[in-house]
Parts: sequence; C-alpha cells; structure tokens
Amino acid sequence: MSDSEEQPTLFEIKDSNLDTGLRGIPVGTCRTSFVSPTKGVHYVGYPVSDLADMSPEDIVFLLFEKRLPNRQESQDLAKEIAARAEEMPAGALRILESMTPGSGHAMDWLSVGIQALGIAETTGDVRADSLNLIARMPELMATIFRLRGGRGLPKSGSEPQRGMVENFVHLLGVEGDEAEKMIRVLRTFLVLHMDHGGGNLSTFSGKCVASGRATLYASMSSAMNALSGPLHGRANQSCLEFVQRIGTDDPAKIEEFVRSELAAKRPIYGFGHAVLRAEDPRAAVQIDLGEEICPDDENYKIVKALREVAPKVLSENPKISNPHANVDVASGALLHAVGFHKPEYYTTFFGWARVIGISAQIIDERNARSGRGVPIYRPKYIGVNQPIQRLE
Ligand code: NMX
Ligand code: MLT
Repeated sequence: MSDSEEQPTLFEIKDSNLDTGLRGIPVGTCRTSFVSPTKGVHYVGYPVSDLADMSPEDIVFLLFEKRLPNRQESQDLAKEIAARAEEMPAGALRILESMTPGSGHAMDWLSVGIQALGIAETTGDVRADSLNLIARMPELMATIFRLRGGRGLPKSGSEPQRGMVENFVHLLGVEGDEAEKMIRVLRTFLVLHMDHGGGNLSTFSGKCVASGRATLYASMSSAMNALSGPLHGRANQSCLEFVQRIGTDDPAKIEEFVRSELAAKRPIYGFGHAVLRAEDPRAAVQIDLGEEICPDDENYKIVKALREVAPKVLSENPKISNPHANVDVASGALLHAVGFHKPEYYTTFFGWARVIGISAQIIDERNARSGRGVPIYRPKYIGVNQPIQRLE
C-alpha cells in the first residue's frame, strides 16, 4: 500500500457502510495518535516502536502536551503524579473490600474501582481528574490484584515516588530480580498500549459518554467495560489461554489446531484487526522483548511459531482483512513469564495503559471548539420501517 493510500479519505456514506460498526467512517479528529494500516500506531507523530523504551510518565506527557518533555519537565510530571497519588480515599477502598474475592472478572473490579474513586474524589476538572486517576492507577491495580486474590490490602505502603510501574510491583510485594523483570515488561506494555487512534472501541465509548458531560471517572469506567470484551482488550487473556491449549511449538500441530478452531467458528486470538493491514509493530516489539526476557519459555516459543503459522491459514479466507499478528499475540506470554500467572488479570494492564490515552483524548474533546467541547455524540440510525431515500 502506498503512503497516499494511507491518507485519510472523506467519502459519501452509502448503504454498504451501514451496519459495519462505523468501519472506516471518519467521525472526528484525534490529536494524540493516528494508526497507519501498514506502519501501526504513531503517538503525536512518533512510531510507537521508537517510544517503547521510554518511561511511561514521559509518554503521559507526550499524549497530554503533544510533545516530548525535556529533563526538567519529565521530573516535574513524575513528581506531580507522585504527589497526586498520596492517600488513597478510604471510601473507595471500602467499596473494593466489600467485594467477594474471586468474584466477577478482574475488569469488572477495575471498572468498579474507577467508579469508586470517582465517587470519592471527582473535581469536575477533567484534566485534574485525569491526572488524579492516572496517579491512583498503580495502587488501584495492586489493591484489585490483592483483594480479588483474597490476600487483603497491600501490606507494603505505597511509594509513588518510585515511579508508576515500580510502585505497583512494590505494592504487590515483589522485590529483587523478579521485580526487575516485571518492571521491564510492564513499562514497555504500558507504553505500547496507551493509545490507538480515536476510534477503537474503548476510546470511542469513553469519549461518547464524556460528550454528554459525564465525569471523567464515569466515562473511564464505561471505556473499561468496552475494553473487557474478548474481541477487544480481553483478547490478551484469551490469546494466552489459546496458546496454553495448543501446548506445542510444532508448526504442523499448530496448523491443525488453528484449522480446528476456525472450523468450530472460534476466533484465532491475537490475529486480525479492524484497521491494521500488516503485522502490528507492537507485536514485533513484544516478541523482540521476549527474546531478551524469556527466550526459552514454553508459551513464548509457541507464540513465535503461531506468529508464522496462523497468518498462512487465515489468509486462505478472503473475508479476513488482516491475517497478521496484533498487539495481543505475545503480551500474555511475556506477562506469564515474568510471574503473572493468572490470564484473567491481563486486560487490567491494557486498561491501566488506556486510562492514559483515553484521558488525553477526553481532555482534547472537552477543549475543542474554543473550549465549548465536542457536542454530545448523536450518530444517525435508519429505522428499518422508515421510508428512506436510499443512499446508493
Ligand atoms: N479469527 C477468526 N475470524 C476472524 C479473525 C480471526 N483472528 N479476524 C477476522 N475474522 C473474521 C471476522 O470475525 C469476520 O467474520 P464475519 O464476517 O463472520 O463477521 C471476518 O473475518 C471479517 O473480519 P475483518 O473485517 O477482517 O475484521 P473485523 O474488523 O470485523 O474484526 C477483530 C477485527 C480484531 C475483531 C478480528 O480480527 C478478531 O476477532 N480477531 C481475534 C480477536 C483479537 O485478537 N482481538 C484483538 C484486537 C486488538 N485489540 O486489542 O483490540
Ligand atoms: C488496538 O490497540 O489495537 C485497539 O484498541 C483496537 C483498535 O484499534 O481498534
């Protein structure tokens, strides 16, 4: 595909565009990122693979300010986030403590946790609320992991000045070499997952809700519910479960398995995309990271073989627009290799990252039209019994 084919196109809506999940229909502008079908996501113009080793706090700055920070700005934002993380509201913790360990999905807990924080400390200023929520995420995540796992509130006190990821790992009670590997994988994971254009389901849902002037927390909770579906964020959980069911890195056996899943009308998780038409650069970054962190891990070896085999099988079906690996193909294997052994928590990491991109996009939409904000979302649906002028 040439670069000119990748330019956004404006077009007339035809009958064939209806009931396609708004696929490809331009609805607005996005200042944080764009997705090239062949080269993947770019944050404020930077290809995401160029940013993968940077600190998550610096990428918060990039998505909020639309430029990378200098050293002073980087330190200032890290300090601001740490200061905003002080004293988790007791009311929010009590709501989480009242939930039964092991109940529901971890994403339900994340959605409730964000809503509970909103009950405790919404200011109504979307920028302040966004930064407060971003600052609270490490402790909220660790609290969910521990309470849902029946281990009570984190035992170590929160130390937000360590950095967001470092504090989360500390709150889980992990130290030493194990902590170092977790931190390495999670920092990259967060940077890669923060944003993916304006139209992905969770971001779009969050912005829709925010357009009615709901609070940042209520909008974000809705976004997390959108992310929880297996075709969207929960594909990272499903993909590792899928890899574990395969159980071998023998290409012939993997091919047989993929074919049998397709025959049973089940998705091949970690492959395909609504916008991308080539392998996702975020998949490549994570597979390269696996080479460094866990080259001999069984799941990782299966993912590498699957990455070669699945596209060949999927491309036999002309209906499938993109047979290549997406962001979810390897993340579960990496998380598992560094000690996160329960796949049902993986989507909460995706959610943690997206809180940052979605917040930045909600702020941009509230500032649009000289501060009047984007109007309340209200697309048109055509009633099936309505006399209409056909579109094509
Ligand atoms: N496995 C099986 N069938 C597929 C796959 C796949 N990986 N990808 C596409 N298809 C099917 C799709 O279900 C659709 O079938 P139907 O016409 O019966 O509805 C047909 O192929 C055409 O789909 P596309 O236009 O290629 O893709 P679409 O934009 O509708 O869907 C996904 C995109 C991502 C939902 C789809 O590729 C999929 O279900 N992938 C597996 C789940 C996954 O890994 N999701 C993660 C996406 C990234 N993220 O994190 O959000
Ligand atoms: C992604 O990160 O790939 C997504 O949020 C899915 C999308 O962009 O539609």
